Amino acid sequence: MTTAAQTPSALRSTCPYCGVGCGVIAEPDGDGGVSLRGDPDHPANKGRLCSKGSALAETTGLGARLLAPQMEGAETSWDTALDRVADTFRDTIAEHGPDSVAFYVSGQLLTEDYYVANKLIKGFMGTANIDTNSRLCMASTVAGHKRAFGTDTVPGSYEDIEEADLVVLVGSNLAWCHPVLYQRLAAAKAERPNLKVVTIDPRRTATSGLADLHLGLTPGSDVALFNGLLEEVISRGALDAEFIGQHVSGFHETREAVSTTDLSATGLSGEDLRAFFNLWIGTEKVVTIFSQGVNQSSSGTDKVNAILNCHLATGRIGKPGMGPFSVTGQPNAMGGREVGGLANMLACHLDIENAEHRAAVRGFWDSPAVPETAGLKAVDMFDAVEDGRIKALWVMCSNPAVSMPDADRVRDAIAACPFVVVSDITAETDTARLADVLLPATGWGEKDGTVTNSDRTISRQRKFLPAPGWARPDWQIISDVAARLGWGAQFDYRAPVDIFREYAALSGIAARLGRDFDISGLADLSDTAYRDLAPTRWPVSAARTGGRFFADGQFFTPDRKARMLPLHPRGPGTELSEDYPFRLNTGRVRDHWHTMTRTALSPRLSRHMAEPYLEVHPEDADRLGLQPAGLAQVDSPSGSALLRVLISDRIGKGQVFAPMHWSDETAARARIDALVAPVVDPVSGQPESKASPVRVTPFKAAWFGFAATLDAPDPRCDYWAKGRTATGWQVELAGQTRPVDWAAYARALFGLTEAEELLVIEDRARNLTRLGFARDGILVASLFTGPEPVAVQRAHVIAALGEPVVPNLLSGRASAAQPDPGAIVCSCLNVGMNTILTAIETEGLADVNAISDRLGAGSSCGSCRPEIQALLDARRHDLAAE
Ligand SMILES: Nc1nc2c(c(=O)[nH]1)N[C@H]1C(S)=C(S)[C@@H](COP(=O)(O)OP(=O)(O)OC[C@H]3O[C@@H](n4cnc5c(=O)[nH]c(N)nc54)[C@H](O)[C@@H]3O)O[C@H]1N2
Ligand SMILES: Nc1nc2c(c(=O)[nH]1)N[C@H]1C(S)=C(S)[C@@H](COP(=O)(O)OP(=O)(O)OC[C@H]3O[C@@H](n4cnc5c(=O)[nH]c(N)nc54)[C@H](O)[C@@H]3O)O[C@H]1N2
Ligand code: SF4
Ligand SMILES: [Mo]
Repeated sequence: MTTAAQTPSALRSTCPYCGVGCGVIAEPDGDGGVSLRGDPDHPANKGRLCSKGSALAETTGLGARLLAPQMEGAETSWDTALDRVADTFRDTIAEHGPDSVAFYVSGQLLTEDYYVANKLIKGFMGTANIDTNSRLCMASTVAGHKRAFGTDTVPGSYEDIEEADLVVLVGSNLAWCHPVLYQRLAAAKAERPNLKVVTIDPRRTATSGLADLHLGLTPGSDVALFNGLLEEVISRGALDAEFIGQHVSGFHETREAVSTTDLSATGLSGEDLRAFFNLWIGTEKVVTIFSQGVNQSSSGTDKVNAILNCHLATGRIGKPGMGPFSVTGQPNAMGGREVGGLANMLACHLDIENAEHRAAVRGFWDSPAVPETAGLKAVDMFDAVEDGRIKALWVMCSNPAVSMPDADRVRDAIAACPFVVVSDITAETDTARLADVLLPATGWGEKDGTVTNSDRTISRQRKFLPAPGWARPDWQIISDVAARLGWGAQFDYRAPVDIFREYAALSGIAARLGRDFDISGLADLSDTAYRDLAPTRWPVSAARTGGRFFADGQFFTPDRKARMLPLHPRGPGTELSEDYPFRLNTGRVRDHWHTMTRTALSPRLSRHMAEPYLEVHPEDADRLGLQPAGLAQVDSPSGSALLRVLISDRIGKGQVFAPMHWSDETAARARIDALVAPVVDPVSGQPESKASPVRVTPFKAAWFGFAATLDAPDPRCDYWAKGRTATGWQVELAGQTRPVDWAAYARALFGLTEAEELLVIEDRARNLTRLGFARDGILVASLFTGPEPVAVQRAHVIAALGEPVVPNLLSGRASAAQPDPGAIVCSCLNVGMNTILTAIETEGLADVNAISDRLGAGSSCGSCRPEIQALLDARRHDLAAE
């Protein structure tokens, strides 16, 4: 076996999912497949990978790939497609002006792709109408950082989290969304139990299992909480007066504002508040990690600044083991901010509104003009698509018909837009289906470039698989269009390294203009040095490499001082009403990624959460008449969804939670953003994705079903959700009208004819119907239906497919010797909840390691360890109550 140190750099890359930015080592098998492991030499993960990273090999297949350009649904050549794109953008600009066109891009583009997209539209097409899904993700942090620091900088590094004595997680489900960082934190805490953890989230999550203190605050009340903390810092004399005096402005106004803050808005008990304040004030080394519970709010920017205020007032910033820490979502969310992908930025942290910055960029790009004003932010951009101001739209690497708030309106606006281009790796997305021109991009493993993770570390993504079909890298597609528009000279890139060098050189100019983002030390990188580039934290200049920012008290404002801001707490931007009395919170599950275009390809990842669901408090469920595992209809003024009910006291009363992942590709009616109100933060323009008013009612289904099939199913009923399995597909089904002829229904569902042999069991008394279809004695599909949610052992039914038909086939149960493993907890080793609970019960296993040793669960990627811990805690809780 080769050791990591001997692994050629060509086989090292970076995971394409979250902003932790883990290094992977990929070994292609020569047949299009690949085996993967964590890179022990990468500073972000030191060899670890989470469940999503470990399952990457299951997502590189070509089954769902878009392999050739398409126009109006038919395959065409690149020349025809690119001519059409260039001609239409040129004609639209000529006729309606530059602001009639727009790009909507993504924090999952590589830096080189992103830089070129930004350069083309801002430098050459003459409009700043480029915005990105980072508007839905990091915009409030960007705005908050800029208000406080004069620049968008994350001061510290991952090591600070391990060196801290207190880690506060605000609106972050780190265990599921940044699992390897969570594992680093959990390991540090295990080694040093004095390291305390506080979670601040209206829900209890997998992450709060690690916490010494969990604050289940009222949704949206974070500003009140951190104002309260600051007030306490001041009243207890815990300020760093010297730091404030020399390096901070705005203290007095801020002090005034916090003195009037009403802490009751947080809904927290005096005891919890005191415990939190004592910990925070009494611990020097505090890292405050924050994520979407902070950013995705109509007061998101204020939430960010309320946190920064506390760190500035105590001088706890930029030093080992302390500082505010915004964790980024996407693999290149940070890189996108650096290249200026947001509508109000220029490349290299330069500002579009600054004439000197504009002139510098224009000169460097040799471009005709750079717009003087910011372009439209995401929500405004799709409004402009809807009302016809934008007539040509190019969506790259994002699925806004699913992920934008008010998603039905956004979908309809895209559908009605005169010209829509979509660059994606698959045609099977809700947005791609609306495109006039569909361009096949190369995906992870097939393209080369760089990404920047949450702690400013730039890592290479490397190509280790051939480009499939006619797919091309995004930077090349964009440059080809630029050339057709007459700017070939300025977009004459041979390879990503050319773009990277240009970008690094521009950052040197930005640094001379006083900006923090400086990678000029990489501007002369040779082709080979770029090929072999090891993970590198910026800045990289003649003056310095890596390190922390702001310990020296030097900020990037005109007076070099940081700014504290007086902030006035306000609730969510929408009111609850009698019609819409619940707050809908939305977010992520452990094993799925966004709109599931990649993770849904993996049977392993589809096991953990197989359906879209609604988390509801038991008292609310009781009051509403919701049944466990029944269905709920959720309505908001803008849309509706049908979701499986998950009753849980981890969510507060009056609140419900649903995942953001399911789309029209994977479920009947579960695009959760159809319900999300398009209310935005007034400073950042970031939508409030976590607090929309909704109504919840039981959905009275006349029948429920569960089906497993070797071939892709075509479900038609009120409720369905499909997922990949090791043998094919599974589908959960339900409807208000019971089909009259089950055999006919099943044949249509499975795409089968009369040729297949049909096996039926009916229990008329209980209204149960079970059907199996066999071809040459081999089971190819089965359907279990009844008037209640179907209680068959899913794993058993799925495993029977592709096997010879056996006598008790339609019992839906394994024999007594093979007990039902229950809902899958460990997706790597396929260990279910029942198996773990039984082992806890019968073998007296008392900790996660013991369970791991005995059952394997949690011994591979470790992502399920928080859930195993939760099962242990629940058991302990039950014992205490007995
Ligand atoms: N498995 C998985 N991991 C991912 C992703 C994925 O799709 N799947 N996506 C990546 C991306 S792009 C991102 S941006 C990150 C997001 O990572 P996170 O921000 O950790 O994830 P979310 O689930 O969106 O939201 C975090 C928490 O905010 C809480 N919250 C809601 N309202 C409030 C509030 O008012 N105050 C506070 N304090 N908390 C609140 C929610 O209950 C939720 O638990 O994850 C990244 N990692
Ligand atoms: N309700 C609610 N809505 C949310 C959120 C929430 O918490 N709640 N979170 C928001 C956040 S933080 C985010 S980041 C967004 C994410 O939302 P989206 O950006 O819409 O999510 P993805 O599914 O990741 O879309 C990426 C698309 O790019 C394609 N793709 C993958 N690789 C490549 C490539 O190399 N090139 C090209 N051209 N295409 C590629 C994929 O197939 C996929 O279609 O969702 C936001 N929406
Ligand atoms: S934590 Fe998981 S999803 Fe995130 S980069 Fe690492 S392996 Fe990928
Ligand atoms: Mo995100």
